[in-house]
Amino acid sequence: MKARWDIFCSVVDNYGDIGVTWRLARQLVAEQGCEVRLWVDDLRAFERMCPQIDVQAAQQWQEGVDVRHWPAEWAGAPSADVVIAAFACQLPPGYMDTMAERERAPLWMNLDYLSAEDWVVGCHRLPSVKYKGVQKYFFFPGFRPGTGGLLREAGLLEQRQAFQQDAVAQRQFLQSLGVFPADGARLFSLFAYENAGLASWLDVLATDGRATHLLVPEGRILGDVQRWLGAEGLTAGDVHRRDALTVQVLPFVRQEQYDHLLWCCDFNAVRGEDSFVRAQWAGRPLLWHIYRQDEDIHLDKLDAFLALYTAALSPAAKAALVALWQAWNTEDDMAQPWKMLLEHWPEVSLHAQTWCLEQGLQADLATALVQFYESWI
Ligand code: TRH
Repeated sequence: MKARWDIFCSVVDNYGDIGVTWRLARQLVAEQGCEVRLWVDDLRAFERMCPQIDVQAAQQWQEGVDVRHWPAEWAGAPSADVVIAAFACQLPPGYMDTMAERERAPLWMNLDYLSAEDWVVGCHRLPSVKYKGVQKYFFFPGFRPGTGGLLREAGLLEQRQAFQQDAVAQRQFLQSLGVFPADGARLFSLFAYENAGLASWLDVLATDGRATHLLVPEGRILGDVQRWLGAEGLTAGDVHRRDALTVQVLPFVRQEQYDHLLWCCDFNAVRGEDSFVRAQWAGRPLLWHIYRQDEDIHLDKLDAFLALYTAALSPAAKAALVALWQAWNTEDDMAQPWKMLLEHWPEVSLHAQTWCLEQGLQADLATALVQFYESWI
């Protein structure tokens, strides 16, 4: 019999919560043969990356996933065999009671935030709290052996490689978004939180000897882009040129299209969690805007990832990449680190591919979750 899974997603802010859980739910259905209910408290956030969502529906099927609106007033539902609380969200007490009432308790896990920090390996799969005898476990995604790995659909890297070798497919995809880069222009994407350092990066791109076409999906960084351009009310479709730099605003696209966008670009600035991972699967150099946390603890997370990611780079390339990422995450001047990085572009590009292939050798997160369940029953 197929195992039944419940995934609970509370949208705190932005799109990472729903982005990760929607991706996981689809993968559990399509690749692991699971029955999955995805409980989401904010269907409007979901609609941004999955426009066919009916935001009024209490229940609907999307790509084989039983999508449920998670109402403020819990209406009751029997517990599944496996229960995932994403990013430490609190399950409805009524639902937890049904977990405790089952003849056989479900496997209950907290799917944690992604981090490259050392302690993650020691905490992955450890027991956490109990509720009326039902044990909860920590489940950590991660980059190292001994963690739960990263979300990666079967065949993703092969699809990505085929697409990157197909100039016609890339051109058609870009044209479908109204993107027509000039011959020889570098194509970059920019998905980030507000960042006062942006202007210094755009300045240096505009004065570069080589043309850059920068694609900016609608979102929080648009205010900084607008200020730099001296334009008002930027919306999707707008194209502005300043010397060597063309800036184009894109609509927020479906998750699958966003992957294609990343695959087309020579360089991707990404943020949060899910887009950060997708940019790594794109096999191209990237820049991460980490989600800011109190007391700057996110900077430890940033350093931990940088240490791992740059371990195989030459000292000079490593210094350039670290300087760029740190400048971006402290909203500092980007000009000098960017110029330094350009000097090491071939090495950094090759490294992005190698890193992707190495990470692709690990079991993906959905498989790791199913393996944990199978070893637990
Ligand atoms: O939106 P985010 O900033 O989400 C954040 C982080 O996950 C953070 O860790 C978390 O604490 C906070 O949410 C609550 O960035 P992230 O994780 O990259 O999620 C964006 C999602 O949006 C991702 O699934 C990709 C998707 N996306 C599209 O589908 N289309 C688009 O056009 C773009 C730009 C993104």
